Amino acid sequence: MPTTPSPADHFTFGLWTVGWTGNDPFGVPTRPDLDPVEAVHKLAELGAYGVTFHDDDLIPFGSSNQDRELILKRFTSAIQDAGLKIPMITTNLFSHPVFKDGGFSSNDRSVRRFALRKVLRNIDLAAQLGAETFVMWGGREGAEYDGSKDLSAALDRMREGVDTAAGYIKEQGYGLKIALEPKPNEPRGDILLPTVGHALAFIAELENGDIVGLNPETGHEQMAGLNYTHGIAQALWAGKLFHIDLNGQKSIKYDQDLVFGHGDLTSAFFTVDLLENGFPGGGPKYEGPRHFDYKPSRTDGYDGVWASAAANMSMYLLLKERAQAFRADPEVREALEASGVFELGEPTLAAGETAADLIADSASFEDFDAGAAAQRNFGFIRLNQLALEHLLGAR
Ligand code: GLO
Ligand code: NI
Ligand code: NI
Ligand code: NI
Repeated sequence: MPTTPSPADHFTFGLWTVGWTGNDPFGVPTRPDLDPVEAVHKLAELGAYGVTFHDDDLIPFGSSNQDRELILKRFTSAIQDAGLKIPMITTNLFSHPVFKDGGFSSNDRSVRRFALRKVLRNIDLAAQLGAETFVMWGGREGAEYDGSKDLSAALDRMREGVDTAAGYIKEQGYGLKIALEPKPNEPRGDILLPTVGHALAFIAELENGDIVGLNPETGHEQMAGLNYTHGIAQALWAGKLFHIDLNGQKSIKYDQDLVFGHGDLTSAFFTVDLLENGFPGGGPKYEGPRHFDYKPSRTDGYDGVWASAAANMSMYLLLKERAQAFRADPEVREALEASGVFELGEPTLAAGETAADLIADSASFEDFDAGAAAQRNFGFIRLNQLALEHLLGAR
């Protein structure tokens, strides 16, 4: 089975994933702290391509400049030894109590200024370490009570914050792009930019939106009852899929952050099918890292942590092999044809045809036999059965 990952697979992990010690709202940590340098070496041994981190994952909040330099020096030399990349960096605007009402959209202006300074400083670090993507997850940007937030002003301040950060990236000539990460709730009762769709609409209102895209997370869309594959498909279609957070989630509940594929497996199959094989008729493809944002269950010790990191990559590669077999099967090809999947790629109007031409075309309306067309068997059930048989290794 092709389950041995290599850097060519472009798997990346957040330091905060394998480094999560198991503290949750009901319990204290179940694992000791993990040294980021150890995480780097372990992930490299397991075949990862790179690591990502929040400023505070590596450099504790409030560190002196001198300590910051020493920590960065030790970390970057470990990265070099291990041969890993740092394709993405992000900012923690949610852990410290100062951010309890948000960063960019806190009702307190002094907090907003502090948050934006923290982000600008972290953008400099991202550029220095050669990252390509700067993720912004606004976990505390939101509210529990609708009366506590002027939502129009909050969106103005979010726009101001993102536009200022993006404008700074351009001014400095950094080769960075910003990727917004939607999430419907948790830790706030409701978070601003709750889904891929909300975030796409927000980007359209930005002055510097050309370098702002998305970092959709599997479980975040599924927490809202939405289809992750559809979400990343629309982001791709809009040219805005800059990064991805892969993990597992079982339906609408708290943010489970399971191993990729350990939640909705069928959905994970079609996610990998899209990422690896692209749309059936071509179209834009995702070329960025395969980034895992999950939490190793707090029931497990460090052996379990490393087994879970390997499991994410293994699940992805198994699904990749299954999705390739699905697309290569002549029977699937024939079923896709019969289902009209390729037919959808043909424009509805002929080249140069206008609405007036369509109105004049009696074959498309007056003489169209709607009753006969309604008889078509699209064969979607057969097609899905073929997909599941491939997923199960039965073909
Ligand atoms: C939490 C988010 C979080 C972000 C991270 C990157 O649910 O998924 O882990 O991905 O802060 O910005
Ligand atoms: Ni998440
Ligand atoms: Ni999550
Ligand atoms: Ni995430």
